[in-house]
Amino acid sequence: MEKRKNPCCIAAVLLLVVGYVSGVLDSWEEAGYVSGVGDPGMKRDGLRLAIESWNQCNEVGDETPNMGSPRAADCFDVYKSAQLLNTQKKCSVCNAIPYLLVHRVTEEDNKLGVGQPFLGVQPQAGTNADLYAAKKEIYLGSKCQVEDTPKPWQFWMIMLKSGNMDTYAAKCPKNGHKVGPYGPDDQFPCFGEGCMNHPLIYHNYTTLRGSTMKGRFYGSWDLDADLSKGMVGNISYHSVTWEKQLGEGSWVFHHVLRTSTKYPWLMLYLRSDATTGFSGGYHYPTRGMSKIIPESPYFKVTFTLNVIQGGGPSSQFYLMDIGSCWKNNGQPCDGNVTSDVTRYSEMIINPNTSALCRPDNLNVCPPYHTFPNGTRVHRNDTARYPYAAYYFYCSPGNGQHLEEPYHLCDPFSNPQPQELLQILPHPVWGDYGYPTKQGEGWIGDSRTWELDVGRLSQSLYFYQDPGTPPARRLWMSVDLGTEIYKDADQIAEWTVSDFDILVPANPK
Ligand SMILES: *[C@@H]1O[C@H](CO)[C@@H](O)[C@H](O)[C@H]1NC(C)=O
Ligand SMILES: *[C@@H]1O[C@H](CO)[C@@H](O)[C@H](O)[C@H]1NC(C)=O
Ligand SMILES: *[C@@H]1O[C@H](CO)[C@@H](O)[C@H](O)[C@H]1NC(C)=O
Ligand SMILES: *[C@@H]1O[C@H](CO)[C@@H](O)[C@H](O)[C@H]1NC(C)=O
Ligand SMILES: *[C@@H]1O[C@H](CO)[C@@H](O)[C@H](O)[C@H]1NC(C)=O
Ligand SMILES: CC(=O)N[C@H]1CO[C@H](CO)[C@@H](O)[C@@H]1O
Repeated sequence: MEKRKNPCCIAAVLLLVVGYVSGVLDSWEEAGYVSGVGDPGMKRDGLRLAIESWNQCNEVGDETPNMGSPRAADCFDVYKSAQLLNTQKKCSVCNAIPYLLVHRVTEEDNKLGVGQPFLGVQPQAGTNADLYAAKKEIYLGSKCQVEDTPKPWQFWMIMLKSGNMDTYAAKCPKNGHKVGPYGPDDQFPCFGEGCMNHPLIYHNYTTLRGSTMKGRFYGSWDLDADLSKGMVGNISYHSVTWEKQLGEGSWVFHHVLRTSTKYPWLMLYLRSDATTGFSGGYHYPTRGMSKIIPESPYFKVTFTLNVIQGGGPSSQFYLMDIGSCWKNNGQPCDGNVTSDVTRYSEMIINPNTSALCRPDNLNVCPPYHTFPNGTRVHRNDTARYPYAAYYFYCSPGNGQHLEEPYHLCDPFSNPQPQELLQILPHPVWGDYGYPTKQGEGWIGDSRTWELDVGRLSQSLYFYQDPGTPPARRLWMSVDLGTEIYKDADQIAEWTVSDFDILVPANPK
């Protein structure tokens, strides 16, 4: 090792110290940043991708016949044929097919269902389809894992969810507490017994043709649907196709989601989840892409989004959806579903969405808004509070000191209580690089965004018990996609590429 100190680095350290002391260095980017995801900008030829399906309360419940546990993956490495055949000599096969994709996850792996062993090892899940799916995700992760610093990582995650709930089946706990059958409850769609089923998920493994790599997951929640002709008739439908040129550019993920009369409330997201621990909304250890968990206020998210079809007036298209978990006393979550609270924040960019938060509807407005300069305005200050910036806010069902008036979040749609803050394009978010006007980033306005999600999420209101130390805001899930909220026969279609999360190179 060279002993002489490098003058550039001393200068950098000095700048940092001076910055912190004087407060001059208000941008962590000046100190440098790195990618927090395993596949920065989605540029890696050897793709790592998985898919999962959740029911209303983020569980499996029952597996769909012949589909296995609703977790599957498409992970491969690209090899030069000459390398693979271990030859330097002229090789006609190598000239004809210079590159080969070698898949790591087999069809047998993807079809595994409750009760079946992983590589001969029986998981400790018994006949519980919920626990089995969590174990299967970890098993698929072990096959897809890429060694890296500071941590190995596994895959991007496609997430499917149906909002159907059979209240008579009593499958979902209420704010984390088990409850018995009840109903009817017209908040939740359900066509009858079995309405909480998982979709058919078909898979076209990624193949290489010429220099184009392409693969697909697709299917329908309608188990009798004939998908041989694609999305025909009024069936529910999901499809994600991924495509990339070898050695060039980004993967482009093309998404389609269609609701139906039987399945009017559906969600499709592309997620960067934690590689260990719990991800947002999930109380089992997960596998994912975020090898460094972004923490407010120091991170940014960049991506290209092209919305092709909106999904109708009730499509809550999330330009950015972030998920975390902390207890009301500010402590991190530990898997105790009665005291853990999932926290979500999302910006809805569908221009056909107007704020539910209004001066005459304060219960769905967060108690205060914080401007970028730190000024706080209470929601009863009608002259200064930016009502139109907030679509909807709901309070955690286990909050003991909620400010009146309040609206409790849906107690069923997560295994634990949740808190949800949904924002809309508005000038108050412009400072963070977010849309300031409705219509920005929507159909016909494809953009590459660089969002200061870290600083924005630091400014947002989230509930905590009075006098408790502020929670660290660590975002285990960062996603993009849509939630079509109870509206049948709607189609949303969009592409995502170039996704990255930028975090400080020298975390404090
Ligand atoms: C994709 O997968 C489906 C279901 O396994 C299969 O029927 C279809 O032929 C595949 N398509 C292509 C282009 O390989
Ligand atoms: C879970 O949290 C609740 C509420 O704080 C507490 O009463 C309970 O003892 C906790 N359960 C466990 C297993 O720690
Ligand atoms: C902070 O920003 C708000 C909104 O732009 C403005 O009304 C207020 O005057 C500012 N406060 C200070 C102290 O600069
Ligand atoms: C507005 O709310 C704050 C905080 O709860 C309270 O101190 C203040 O009296 C309220 N003002 C009005 C006009 O209601
Ligand atoms: C089928 O879906 C279309 C929209 O895609 C809608 O106009 C039509 O009413 C639907 N038909 C039925 C029978 O639901
Ligand atoms: C808030 C808003 O723009 N709502 C509109 C959504 O679209 C429907 C159908 O075009 C209109 O009727 C609503 O006014």
